[in-house]
Amino acid sequence: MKRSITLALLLLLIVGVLAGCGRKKEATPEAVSPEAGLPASAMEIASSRGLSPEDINAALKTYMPSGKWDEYIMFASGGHSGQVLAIGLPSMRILKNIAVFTPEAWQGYGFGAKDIEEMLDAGNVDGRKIRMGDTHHPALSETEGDYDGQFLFINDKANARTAVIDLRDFETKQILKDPNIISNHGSTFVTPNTEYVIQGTQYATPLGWEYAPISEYQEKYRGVITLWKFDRDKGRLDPEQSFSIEVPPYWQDLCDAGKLVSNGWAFCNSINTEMATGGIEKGNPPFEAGVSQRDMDYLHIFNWQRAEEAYKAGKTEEINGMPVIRMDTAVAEGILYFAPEPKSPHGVDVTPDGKYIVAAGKLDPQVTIYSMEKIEKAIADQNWEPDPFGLPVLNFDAVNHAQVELGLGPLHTQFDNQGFAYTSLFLDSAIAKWKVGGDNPEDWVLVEKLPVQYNVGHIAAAEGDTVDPDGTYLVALNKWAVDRFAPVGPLLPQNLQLLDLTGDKLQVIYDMAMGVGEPHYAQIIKADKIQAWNTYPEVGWDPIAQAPSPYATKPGEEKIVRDGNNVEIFMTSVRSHLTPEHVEIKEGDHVTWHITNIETAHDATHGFQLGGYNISLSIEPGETVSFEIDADKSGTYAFYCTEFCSALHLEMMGYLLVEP
Ligand code: CUK
Ligand code: CUA
Repeated sequence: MKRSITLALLLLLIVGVLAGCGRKKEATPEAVSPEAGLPASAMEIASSRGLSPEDINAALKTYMPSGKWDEYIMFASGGHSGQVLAIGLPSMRILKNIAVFTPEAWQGYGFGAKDIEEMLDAGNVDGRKIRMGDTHHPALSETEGDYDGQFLFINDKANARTAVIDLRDFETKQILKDPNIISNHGSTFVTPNTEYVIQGTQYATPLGWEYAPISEYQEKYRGVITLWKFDRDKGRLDPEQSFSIEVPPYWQDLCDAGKLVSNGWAFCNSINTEMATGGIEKGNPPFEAGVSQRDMDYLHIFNWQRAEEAYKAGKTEEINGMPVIRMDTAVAEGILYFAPEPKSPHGVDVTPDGKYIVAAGKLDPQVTIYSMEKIEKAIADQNWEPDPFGLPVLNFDAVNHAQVELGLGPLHTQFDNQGFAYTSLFLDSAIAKWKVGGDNPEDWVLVEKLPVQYNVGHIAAAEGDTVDPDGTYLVALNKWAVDRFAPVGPLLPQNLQLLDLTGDKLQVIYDMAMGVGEPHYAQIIKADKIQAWNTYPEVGWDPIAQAPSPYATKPGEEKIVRDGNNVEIFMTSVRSHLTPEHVEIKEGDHVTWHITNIETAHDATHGFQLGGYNISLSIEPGETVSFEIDADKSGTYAFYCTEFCSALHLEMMGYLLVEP
């Protein structure tokens, strides 16, 4: 009795001290005033480090005093790391690496936690366990064309999958595999109220990636554009209300949804209208030459609202369980049109007012601007020629509004709140700033170019692809880093460069090495739009179901239940012990193990690792996690908490005793 009182006191002391120290407020030192000027010591530091006045400006614009929060959060794809990064702007501090398609031990993602394993398994392909991914385009959920801060979607190009992340806890909740395609790229892009998440094929295959010889490319190979229906209340994509549109094997590339005047429409590029099939080893033109022969490829212009009507009217064919609008139906229902676009296009971006669509051709020095009004007129006038599949190709001159010469290798475009657009120039390694004109094509002009290092791919401006861009910051996501950072061996980090958009001239104000994977796209949202939870709403919460877990365990109710060879463990974790501490089982037992973190304090996470069994969990305050193991060999194992949660964290452990 006495001993347990002492223990309880000790515990209180530790918890109390820890809780207290986090909240201590320090007096804020007085801010610098223009009259007082900079302290002499600042000038000394600047001169001893050889900083220019621009450097000092850049430093002052990006430095975040200890404890201050960033104004924006950027969600950047982690490329072939299969993850998404949350990065604070303007400090460029990494806030979180969100595991999506790949296991990640810190978050306990893909190392035993049962519902996470089940979610990852939903993305398996033909029964093969897929634990890699290539994330490209994060898309924040939108309301009326503006980010609402609730959800984030991301694609996996390598396996044609789409994932949903809930921004209440910044965790992945769902992974869906498209049953008809094996790679995607024009994804994810949302319609203005997140009715649908758009996903387009990249490399055509026969639907369902069945075998067909490459000689049958034109007859049998196809792409699809899938419209995954989003159920906002459930926070899930609903495959039961989703459908695809069949498209020719043109290698669809990026997409963007229309907004305001172009609401209801969406736009996707394509890069292989040549239908080149490669085979350099057989004396054929290699892919990169074959795919780049024509001067024009096709901008795909489709009406998702009409497609939805056709789907609801049953004008679909079920292919591998997915309702598909076939191409002839798409023609008959006025769902899909093409417009010629020069030359090996990559990015397509809709202006904030929804009136214009900007396409950038990698091999064309100019961006091509289409007007929604002209597209609708050309459709009404039936001003088109059919392509080899009978799909209408609108007359280029009828739909083209303007072209602006920017430089070499234009890829992606973003917008500000002053009527300017910014386009990345991959070959020039520069950002072009240009004026979004109006009715007069002469008003669309290049304003400024700023070099970046090096070979910039996507760019992301603050809320720069919404109806209401902020015009504050832009991040260049550069592909090559070469000489920008201290050497770390032959594999170099990516270089994300932060630009200030508010001055007379564009200025690079920060270089951020990102040693994770190649980020493609990113989106930047005002941080205060996101209402993230501090702890789970109830103790005993299942984060995948976003509901109380049936396996939640209250303190005092911890137990080990045996039913034949099946053993079920109900454990709790709290500073600084796991209960029970002795888990005594027998060789040959199948163990189902539930752990509830009964903490309610902000940041009181307990990790859990069971060495020798590949188990790694992260149990956030209030969370219940379950995992299963087969005790196939007798032995003595240690499990312990992996977060240094208290002064007696090292003592937060227990033994798994497997008796022969
Ligand atoms: S892509 Cu990578 S630079 Cu996948 Cu959007 Cu353009
Ligand atoms: Cu809990 Cu360390």
